[in-house]
Amino acid sequence: MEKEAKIYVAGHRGLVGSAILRTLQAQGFHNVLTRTRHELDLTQQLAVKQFFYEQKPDYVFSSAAKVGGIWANHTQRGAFIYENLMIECNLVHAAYQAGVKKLLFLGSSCIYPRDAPQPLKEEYLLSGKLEATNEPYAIAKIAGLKLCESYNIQYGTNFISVMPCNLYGTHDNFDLTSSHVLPALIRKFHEAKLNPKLQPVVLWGTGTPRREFLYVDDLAQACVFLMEKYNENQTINIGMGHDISIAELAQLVQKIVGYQGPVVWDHTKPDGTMQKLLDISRLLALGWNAQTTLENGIRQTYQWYCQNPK
Ligand code: GFB
Repeated sequence: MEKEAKIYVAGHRGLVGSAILRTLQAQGFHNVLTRTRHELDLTQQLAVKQFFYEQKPDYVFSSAAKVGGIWANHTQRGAFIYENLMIECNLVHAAYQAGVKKLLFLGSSCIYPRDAPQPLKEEYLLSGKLEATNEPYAIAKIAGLKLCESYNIQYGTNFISVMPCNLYGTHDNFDLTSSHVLPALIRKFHEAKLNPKLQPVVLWGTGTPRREFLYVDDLAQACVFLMEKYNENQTINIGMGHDISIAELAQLVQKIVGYQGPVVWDHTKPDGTMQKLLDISRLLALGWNAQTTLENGIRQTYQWYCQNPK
């Protein structure tokens, strides 16, 4: 990417989009285009088409999506599949029509079959049944990936797709009903430390599932790196290469936050997939690896949370 290239970051206020924006600015890209949801509703085809025709971006980071943790995915199934399909269709088609040089589409490790062998290789896609709690979201993300792949084959576009593991970091959603596990743990332990009436801290499921967590600034650097270096029509995994159980994660967050009270597990809440560890050999072979350890990333996120209380 040329430093003066016009780069559109969709979803620049979200966890991923805001990190991509920070990374691009830090690397000297000075022609970055953003629109708030109020200014451009990405579920509206005509508005998206008009925006692309007027602005003619050279590169697009498709980091806008309806996202959430296990409970939001499980309970808002219609909204997750509808909004994500609409956003992807509108962005990919408008990018094709407006002659965008390259687009990067962001998927998620939940697109892989729930019982696939671990670690998850890119070629395991569509080889088995999906995890039930997030099937609508995963179907939408698989459709987005296939949109990119199909447009490349039929129209000769250069639309790549990347599959990150579970992400966390600053600017995350800390709402306890819709967030992912890491912001939920930070908030629950922090509030219970300040207010003993909120003890014991109640966590969901059994604590046995394992997750792979990548700090979002590392993910953003990988996305910019792949936008510059990767041109294949096959998705590529982005992760740390190792995972941790939710119970171990809870102990780590507890230590960082300094909560010493009791914890109980609510077994009526779902565990979700037992493991979704990504095989990142293809990414490593390209010369990229993550810089932020889980402990350092959680410390930075906790510090940000304390400075930006909800
Ligand atoms: O991060 P999380 O919501 O999403 O949950 P998934 C991960 C694990 O943490 C599950 C447990 O086993 C949860 O039961 N957990 C324990 C908690 N306590 C809590 C809590 O207080 N809040 C939350 N949220 N979880 C989502 C998918 O799956 O992850 C999406 O639904 C997407 O499709 C995304 O792929 C990255 O990793 O289970």
